[in-house]
Amino acid sequence: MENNFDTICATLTPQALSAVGIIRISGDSAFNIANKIFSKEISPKKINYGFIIDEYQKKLDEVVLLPFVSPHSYTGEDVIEIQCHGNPQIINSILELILSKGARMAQKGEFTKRAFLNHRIDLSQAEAVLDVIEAKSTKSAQNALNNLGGYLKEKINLIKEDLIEIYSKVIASIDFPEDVAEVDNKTIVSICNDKIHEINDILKNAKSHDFIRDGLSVCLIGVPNVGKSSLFNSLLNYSRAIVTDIAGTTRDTIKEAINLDGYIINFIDTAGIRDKNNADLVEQIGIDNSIKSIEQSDIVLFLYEKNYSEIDEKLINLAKNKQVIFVKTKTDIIPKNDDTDSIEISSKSGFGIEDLKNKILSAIKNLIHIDTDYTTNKRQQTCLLRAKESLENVINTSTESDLADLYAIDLKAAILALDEITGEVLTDDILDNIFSNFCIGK
Ligand SMILES: Nc1nc2c(ncn2[C@@H]2O[C@H](COP(=O)(O)OP(=O)(O)OP(=O)(O)O)[C@@H](O)[C@H]2O)c(=O)[nH]1
Ligand SMILES: [Mg+2]
Repeated sequence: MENNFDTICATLTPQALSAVGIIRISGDSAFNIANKIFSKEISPKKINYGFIIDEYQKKLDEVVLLPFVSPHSYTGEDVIEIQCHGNPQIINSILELILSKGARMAQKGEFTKRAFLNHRIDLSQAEAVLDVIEAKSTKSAQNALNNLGGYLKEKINLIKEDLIEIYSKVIASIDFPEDVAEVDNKTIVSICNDKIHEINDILKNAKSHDFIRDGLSVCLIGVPNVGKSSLFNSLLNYSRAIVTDIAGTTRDTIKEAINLDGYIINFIDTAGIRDKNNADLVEQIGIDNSIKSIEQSDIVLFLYEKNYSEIDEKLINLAKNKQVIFVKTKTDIIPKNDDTDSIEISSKSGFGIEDLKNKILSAIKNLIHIDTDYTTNKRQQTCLLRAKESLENVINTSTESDLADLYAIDLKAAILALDEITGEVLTDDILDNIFSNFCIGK
């Protein structure tokens, strides 16, 4: 391998009783160390069965040992994976033995970091490993899997290729003005515009990617006692919030997430909003927080008992850029109006709850527009925005040929920003920051 790292080890499975526990050793000494602790000579191309034995020939466990010879392994290095019994005591004693033979404990994300540093995967794929592990919904996992397959990397590389070509020509014309003709300004502008367009296409989906990864917020708003907490509990399917007939029961906002049809929905139960003069200090703060929840949510459920006029116009106005759903509550005791714009429900009987969930799903589908197979995270989105800004600078300055030096710098800045997505140019700080979010063993 091009990089020469020390040999690391860690458990890949959680520290809990389970049928199987897996330990990975990666690095130049992986085979050497494994041979010292295994009951037989390891066959590199076979699944090996045997025992882990310590220096006193004591058997620590009966194991299956999987050898992966560099570069055909997760990290690209020589790797040994030991499948032992999933008992934390056994796993720890095997790990200690491995450490005593010269390996060291892997840090968070270090196996994946090595896969990246050994050019097995690019950075967008490395980040996708974390996204796959942490995906809270099937949709999120699917997109992350596509990134792992290199979809985002390919897209970025395509944008970069054209920019590198034009950049090389600009630099050649600056360095060898006698031999190389100046690049036509129209060509530069047209290529930059095309690339800005392609970046916009990726960014257009960014908000939707965030929704899929982190979920959407749906808050329940209405006057005290309208039935917000009861509905909140019905939607969650368990008694999370306190429900009483005392107006002003809910003080603090309560957040709880559910997975609905593959989407993560963060429901927010709020304090009933009424004239603050009738509320004590704690409730007043609660009311302020309820109003903030409207601003922070993607979908707002406005609850009322008898008719819309119970909902303050100012609140509806606050939600004018959101997806809004009107919900008429307590239909088991209050006659239905058959308001076509509302969903009529009863948290007591369960009437209308499924309809409401479907309405929420349609609202989500109105918010999520994805026409890409890959996903972007915040870091990647920031890089794309920087690349776009640099290309806009190129367009602004490329009209003046004597500013060639200047737009060449901006062209390079755009390329470097794109490089950061795939990981060609990265400082140790950025790398450490990315991989420190991983768990040990990944
Ligand atoms: N019959 C009937 N009663 C309901 C229904 N939903 C809520 N209630 C009752 O209405 C009262 C208030 O319900 P909550 O869910 O606490 O109302 P809230 O909007 O959260 O009230 P605050 O937290 O004070 O703002 C309780 O006595 C509930 O049992 C319903 O669908 N049918
Ligand atoms: Mg409540």
